[in-house]
Order: sequence, then C-alpha cells, then structure tokens
Amino acid sequence: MLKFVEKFRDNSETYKKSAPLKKDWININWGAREEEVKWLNSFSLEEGTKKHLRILLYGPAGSGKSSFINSVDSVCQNRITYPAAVSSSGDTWTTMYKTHQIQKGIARQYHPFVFNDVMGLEGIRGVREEDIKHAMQGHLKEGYKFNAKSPLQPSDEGYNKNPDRNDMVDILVCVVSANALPMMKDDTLNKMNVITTAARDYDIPQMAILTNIDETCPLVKKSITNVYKSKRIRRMMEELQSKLGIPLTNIFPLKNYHEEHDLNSDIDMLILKALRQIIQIANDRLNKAEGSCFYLGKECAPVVC
Ligand SMILES: Nc1nc2c(ncn2[C@@H]2O[C@H](COP(=O)(O)OP(=O)(O)OP(=O)(O)O)[C@@H](O)[C@H]2O)c(=O)[nH]1
Ligand SMILES: [Mg+2]
Repeated sequence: MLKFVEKFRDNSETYKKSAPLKKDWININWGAREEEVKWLNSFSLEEGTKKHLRILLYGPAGSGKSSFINSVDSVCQNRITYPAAVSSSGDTWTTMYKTHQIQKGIARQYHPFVFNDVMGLEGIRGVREEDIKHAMQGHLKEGYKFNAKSPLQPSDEGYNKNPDRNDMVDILVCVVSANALPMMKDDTLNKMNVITTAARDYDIPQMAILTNIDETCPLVKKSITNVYKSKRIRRMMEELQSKLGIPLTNIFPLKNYHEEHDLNSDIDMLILKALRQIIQIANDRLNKAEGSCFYLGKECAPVVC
C-alpha cells in the first residue's frame, strides 16, 4: 500500500516545461471524426448477452467524471448537452448513483452502453471504497445516495440483493485531472488502490482518462492537436500507468466540453477515441464471460434482455 502511495507522491518537478516532441508518439487521424461516429452508431451487442454495457466512472472530486458523460452525450447528439450536473466548486458534486443513457441523436433511440457517475473519492468526505465495490457487482440501486460516513449495508433500502448482468459493471474507468495528478493526496491514492485491486479480483477490465489536458500544458492549450507531442502529458500518462497498473494503450488524454457553445472536431476525436476503446474492451470482456452463469465471481440471475 505504502509503495503505491509513494509512487504517486508529489511529482510536480517531473512535469516542468520541456521541448515538445517533433512527431506525435501515438498516431491519430484528426480528420476521422465521421468514421468514428459511424463506427459508434453501428455498434451493437451480441444478441442474448445484455441490454447494455455498463461503464463505471470513478476518480477524485472535480476530475471531470460528469463532464465526460456530458462530453460523450454532446458528441453523440452533435450539440452541446449537459445531462449530468457538473461542479463549480472544489467540493464533490455528484452524490447520487445514477445511470446515464446516451441518446443516438434520434429521439428515444439509445446506444447499447450506459454510464454510472459516482461521488468523488476525496478523503473522509468522499465515496467509500465499499460502495464502489457494490456498484461493480450491481448492488447499488438507482438513486442510491452516497454516504461518506458509512457504506451501504445489505439490509439497507438502496441495496439490490439480486443484481442481474445488466446491473453489473463491464468496465471501470478511472478519471483523473492532469491538474490534480501531481498533488494527489494519500487517502485518495489508498482508495484507488483498494478499488483497482477489487476490480482485478472481479476480473473487470480497467482504463483511465486524463482530463483537463488543456489547462496543464501550454502547448496543448494552444492546440489540442499537440496532445501527443507534449512530453508533460506523456509523463503523466506513464505515471498513471505505473500507479494504476493500466497499460499506456488504455490511458486516454482528453479535454471535456466545459464552457464551449459549439462542438470542435479535434476535441470530439479524443473523446471518440477513448469511448471506442472503452466499448471494445468492455464488449470483449462480456463476450468472454458469455456462456458462464458466473459473473464477477458470483452466480447470477439470468440475463434480462
Ligand atoms: N478546462 C477543463 N475543465 C474541465 C474539464 N473537465 C471538467 N472540467 C471542469 O471541472 C469541473 C469539475 O468537473 P465535474 O465533471 O463536475 O467533475 P466530477 O469528477 O464529476 O466531480 P464530482 O462530481 O464533484 O466528483 C467543472 O467546472 C468542469 O467544467 C476539462 O477537460 N478541461
Ligand atoms: Mg460529478
């Protein structure tokens, strides 16, 4: 545990200004937005598996979890939308377990994936690790109000005793702000360690998103298309890799929509790239688990499609 925390400790020195890379270290076709949207709109789940993939976002307060849901919804609807409330102060804003469906841009047609937004991790005022474990296993009922003082108990009203596969989480996504990464507190890191270990035990795949890249690197602030030329962003991704044990290929830097009035195809591309990988990894895992009546190490009720 201590090792995990040590690895995350104040690394602000590491992120000092340095010359940009001459070439992108990860190739990205900035002109491929329409292709990505087409892929997304044609994506469907194998028949008889689940109604939707469930994507659970967690991370420190104010890291951009709710903003990521809004950003995905905006890209999918081709206009700026705000289905999830975002914070304007330093305190954690999301306090309720809520499922967000993403509309396809056509009324009442939804993508076969949903997001769950949870309370921020921060210290004694943040979500309890036990509740994230409950969420992964599908035990949190819709509308459950997080209580930082005590986690949900099986005898509580908000506890779903018999979750089916649609309630269970298919992928866990850690959302971290590039602004906050160098100053991450020990109690937050400890919670992350407990959560990543639990996900590993449940065999739930994990990814990470690095938000606020526009605010942490002047090069990226100038143009978002410099993201893979920025050494600072690369070092942050490498740090996340070593802390969370997530391969670099599954860590996506992006900028959420937060004050814009219009979409921007470069911002969309980074959001779409991350989203595609989330969906593909979750779907691979779902297909692999198919045929087994055990899910997340537990015997579970039949699928309700
Ligand atoms: N510049 C910039 N601001 C962002 C970005 N993502 C989120 N924000 C802003 O950061 C603040 C916090 O974002 P939220 O989406 O509410 O963060 P959260 O993780 O849901 O926070 P909690 O619900 O409190 O845990 C808001 O004011 C957002 O507008 C980003 O990529 N760039
Ligand atoms: Mg939130």
